[in-house]
Amino acid sequence: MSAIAKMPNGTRTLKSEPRRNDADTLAQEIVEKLTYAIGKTTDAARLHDWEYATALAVRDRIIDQWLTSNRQTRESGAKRVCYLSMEFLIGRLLRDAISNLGLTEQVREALGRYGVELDLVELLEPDAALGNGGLGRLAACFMESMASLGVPGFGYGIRYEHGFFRQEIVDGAQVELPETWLQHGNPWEIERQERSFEIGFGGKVTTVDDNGKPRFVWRPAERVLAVAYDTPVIGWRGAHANTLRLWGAQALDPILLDAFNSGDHVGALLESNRAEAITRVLYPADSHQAGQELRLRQEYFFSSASLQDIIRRHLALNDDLTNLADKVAIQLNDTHPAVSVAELMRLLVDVHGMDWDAAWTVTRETFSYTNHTLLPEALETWPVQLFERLLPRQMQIIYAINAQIIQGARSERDFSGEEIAAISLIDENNGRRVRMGQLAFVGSHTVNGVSGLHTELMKETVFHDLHKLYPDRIQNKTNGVTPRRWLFQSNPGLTDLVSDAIGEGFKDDFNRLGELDRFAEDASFRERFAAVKRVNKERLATLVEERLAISLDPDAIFDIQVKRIHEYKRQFLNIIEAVALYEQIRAHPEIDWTPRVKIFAGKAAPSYVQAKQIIHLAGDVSRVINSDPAVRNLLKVVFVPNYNVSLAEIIMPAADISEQISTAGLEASGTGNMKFALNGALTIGTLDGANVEMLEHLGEENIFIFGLKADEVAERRARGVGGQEAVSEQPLLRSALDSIASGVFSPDAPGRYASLVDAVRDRDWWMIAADFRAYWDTQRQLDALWTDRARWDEISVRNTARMAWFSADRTIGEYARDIWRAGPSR
Ligand code: 26W
Repeated sequence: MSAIAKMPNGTRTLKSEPRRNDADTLAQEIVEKLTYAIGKTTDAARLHDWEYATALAVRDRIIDQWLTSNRQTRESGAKRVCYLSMEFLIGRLLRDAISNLGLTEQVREALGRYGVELDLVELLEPDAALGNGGLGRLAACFMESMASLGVPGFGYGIRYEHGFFRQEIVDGAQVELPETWLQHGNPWEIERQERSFEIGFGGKVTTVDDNGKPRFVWRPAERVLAVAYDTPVIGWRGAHANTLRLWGAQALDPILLDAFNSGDHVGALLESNRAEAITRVLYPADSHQAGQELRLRQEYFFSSASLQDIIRRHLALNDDLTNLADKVAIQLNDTHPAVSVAELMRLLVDVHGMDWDAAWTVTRETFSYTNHTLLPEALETWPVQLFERLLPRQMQIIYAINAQIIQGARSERDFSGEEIAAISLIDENNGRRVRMGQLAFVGSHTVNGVSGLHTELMKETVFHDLHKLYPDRIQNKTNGVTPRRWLFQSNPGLTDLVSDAIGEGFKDDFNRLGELDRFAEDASFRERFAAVKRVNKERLATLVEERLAISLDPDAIFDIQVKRIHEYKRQFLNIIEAVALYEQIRAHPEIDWTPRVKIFAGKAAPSYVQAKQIIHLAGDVSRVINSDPAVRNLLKVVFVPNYNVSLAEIIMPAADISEQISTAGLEASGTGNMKFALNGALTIGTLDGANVEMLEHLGEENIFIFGLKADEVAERRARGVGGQEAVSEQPLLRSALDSIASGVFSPDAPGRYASLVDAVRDRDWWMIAADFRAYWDTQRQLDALWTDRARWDEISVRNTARMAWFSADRTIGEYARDIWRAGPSR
């Protein structure tokens, strides 16, 4: 037998035979890793060692498929999708990998032979938390979905040494602690020192004569190295694997020996520290301007490295760069990689000698851009001065692009001065700033929003004038979530139940989940469905008991709001409603109140004062309500610290009610809303983001919509309607606000929440007073519904059945068809 054997699908691997997937083989391979990669015997191995060894053994199987997929993509010449994202909020990978490979039972049995429990092993893996929230998690879902659909995809991002901070609550307040996911090594990544690129900063631009034509030469004052770390991403049933390539920064000279030898031991390492700082930590800002220089360095660093890598590969397989757009589609995940537009122009024109117009065509045909937020404070702009100092050549290029666009708008479209100012890449009103949204827009062939409403609002607001100039450029691509992680893996009980009812086919063709709909009328099915939910609620209750010593009754409604803490997401509205309910329970012991548990989790940006106050308030309210005997356990409030992907995997399947209550017009899409509903939670929500499409797919009797609509919000804001009238007209709201403001929940600091409450009474910018009444009424409607369990469960089943459209596979299919013009390579 040859040492190199051919796999059934044609791959040559070093294994002498095709891999076997039985528990014996897996046990043997895991122990081999334990022995030779970790250097431990089965007796000496700690659980951590088993986790690492299991990951390595599983990884070998992924690598087999990875090599095959890469070869197929190369040989077929299929178009590749490069997804540039500053964030990938992946979470744990072991369970995902084992499940997608279909090896869950075999691995469980293999470890079981050594008395090791797979479930415990999985818990030891740290979350890869290289993202803040929705945008980063969407990127992770998209990577999994591209792999599952066989779309040749490449994720490009940053290998942050420290991911999203760990949240602890100390004396009621959020405290941010460093996160150290790489502390025990990362079995999934493969470092590629040979795959590294120089990234420049600062310096000067000169022109040289190039056969009679001027050519710009950028001489950066500072250079760092971007080194690739690859993680294979395996799709469903292990049929295809893609690459997530994350860049780490290194100094060109690891140590300045001259300095070291002359005794300056600290100075000898300065350069390397400065370089490595670029990828040291994820900015914890979400929808909040993070305008520091290091952030711009991070953005340029990963954009340039990714583009250099894309060009290198293209030139290895093609004669020149003119056909780049036929071979790669580059998706800009928000504006964070928008500097790529200028950088690709620089690489094409200055480095590869393409003429400007040809380069501009290639650039626009290659890029597309997704916008994820309309919040003005989250739209990235950079001071021209800073940009010029850090990226002088890219700044020149931005000016040149701007001149070209403005000239076109003037001459061909007769744009007014005001309209020109609106489309300009330079904002002249705020001390001259580069607008990254505008840059991404003009440099892309397609720009998309992430839900129907959001896309329409993009056309009317931020990109009003650019949309007028390029009316065919904006498209909608409503977000989706991967059903593998958010149903199959996180809710195996429900997955098995669905399989029993409609067969296994939905796992490969998720649209078939719709066949579950008729089981909503089947009483015995509904009971089994409710029993699964009940087990999931017990699991969450156990977690809360262990972590917070608060006991929850799994028979109460679990009413859950988990997401980043932000004023527009209106956790405050939810807390005010809890306070109002608390006061009503105390005032009316004669009423048959429906028992309810309100669960919150989420992180606040470290500098976001109001968001931190909301966390503090949730804790304060929780303490008072939970310990008040007059409440008789009819209401509990819980804030679970350190929300992350792994916690979400336990929380989503355990919800009865999903809170999606943003001020209408402000949540671009939401994706938690989809995960909850897929797992059978009933949504209480505003007509915002993808809630609108959920309403269409679920039917209005299966979702609980309340409150002002986006145009009504805009109109009230324009009229300057404040909260005074609404507060005075609503005794429940008024009393709840008075209690919060007067220190009922914060006797140690009675004035703590004065400003939070005053903002509602005065400006009511987030429409809390305006929407309170409708919110309260809808909550009571849900209370009443809970007493008719057959009806509740029927709606719950229909939610699961009708959420198939919100699979990321549908979303990725649309991107591939309408934007990337790319398909499976197989
Ligand atoms: C200041 C830097 C910054 C600005 C904006 C960092 C991060 C952002 C993101 C765009 C915020 C974000 O995550 N947006 C969310 O994207 C999700 C995926 O499309 C949507 O579902 C959410 O509605 C949207 O808030």
